[in-house]
Amino acid sequence: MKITDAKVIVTSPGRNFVTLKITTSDGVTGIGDATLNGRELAVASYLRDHVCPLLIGRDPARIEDTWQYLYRGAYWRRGPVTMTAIAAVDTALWDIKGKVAGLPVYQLLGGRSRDGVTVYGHANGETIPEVLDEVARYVDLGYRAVRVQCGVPGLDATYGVGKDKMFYEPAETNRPSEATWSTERYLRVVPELFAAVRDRFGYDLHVLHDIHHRLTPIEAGRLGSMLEEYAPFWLEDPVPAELQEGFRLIRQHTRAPIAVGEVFNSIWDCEQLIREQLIDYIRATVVHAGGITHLRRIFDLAALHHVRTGSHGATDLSPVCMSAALHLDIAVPNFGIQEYMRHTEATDEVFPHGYHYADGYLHPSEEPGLGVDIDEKLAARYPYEPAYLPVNRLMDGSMHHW
Ligand code: EZ4
Ligand code: CO
Repeated sequence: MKITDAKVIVTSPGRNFVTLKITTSDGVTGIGDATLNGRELAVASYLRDHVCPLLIGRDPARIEDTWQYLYRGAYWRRGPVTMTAIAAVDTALWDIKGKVAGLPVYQLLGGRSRDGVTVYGHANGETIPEVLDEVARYVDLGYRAVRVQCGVPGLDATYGVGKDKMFYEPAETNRPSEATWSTERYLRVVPELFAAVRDRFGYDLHVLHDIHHRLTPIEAGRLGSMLEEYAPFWLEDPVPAELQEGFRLIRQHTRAPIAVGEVFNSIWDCEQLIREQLIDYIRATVVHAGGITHLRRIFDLAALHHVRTGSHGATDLSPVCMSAALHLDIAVPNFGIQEYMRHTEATDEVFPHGYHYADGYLHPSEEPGLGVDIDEKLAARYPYEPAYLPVNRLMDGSMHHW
């Protein structure tokens, strides 16, 4: 069997998604997510112009070899564009392997380690009472874990607090919007938010919070120590993570569990964080960290160092990525939690999928392969729309250092 076609499909059913579809000489198809929020067409070009021509004629069964060929063969290693492109190829080849074997991909990864994948959703609100109402909606739906974010008094907009509920979408069309930031005001409101959530919902619910890289290590240590009494499940992205040793300082000052990695694209972004046990959860994803093959490698390294998984799962990761993530989540020994934000109806129609939510858990599809498809005719009805993530500035107008 050989690869006979590889094509890139760009569609925007409410937001942009890039998908790679590979076809074999036996007529088997596989798909992989290649969406890089705000930089979508760079990955589309990387695939179309540089990778698809190399795939034609290759054996689709050689997943590991194809990964190494694209990673080492490019000469220019790593980076979000390259690794998202490689991820798309890798994911599509796992989909094909599953279909050829007649097995869901998780069976090829060693089979189930658990009955379901624990997920968390985002409870957002401008005010604390609004957030509490959103948490109640998730609790009513059976969720065991919720991420809480509220507006910071005195700031016009706070990243992570969307206008929509249940369908959170940070990207905006045209030019990026610009928001302002005050660490002092933020550090005052978050402990109040946690206190209110624990007061109303008790301590059985897992409560998470995303800092979106906006603090310094010592500020993060202070926030963590203030939140310890409310037993946070994790504090996510406390600081920008280019300087991995910076996390030592956070560890010295708080016992709040730390999660990081949604912007990571390779094992080298978290090698020190994991090896020195500076984090508790690794949030790298299939689509941005080199596909199932490379993410499995990261998860295995994490397992050796008491680090559990907590993959990114916002709405800019397509149902193709979510399907792949669930096959890994259900199989790996050190799974922690999976982020899950519901896609819009239009997105679900373009990407019909077999995974489903029930009682706080997601369940991967039992179909052979990943159990997700793309309706190309429908996809063609939603042309690409330029969109950007917002930019953040401090009160004096300088760019925030995140
Ligand atoms: O900022 O998905 O944990 N989730 C997040 C997301 C990310 C976006 C970036 O594309 O932080 O909202
Ligand atoms: Co995040």
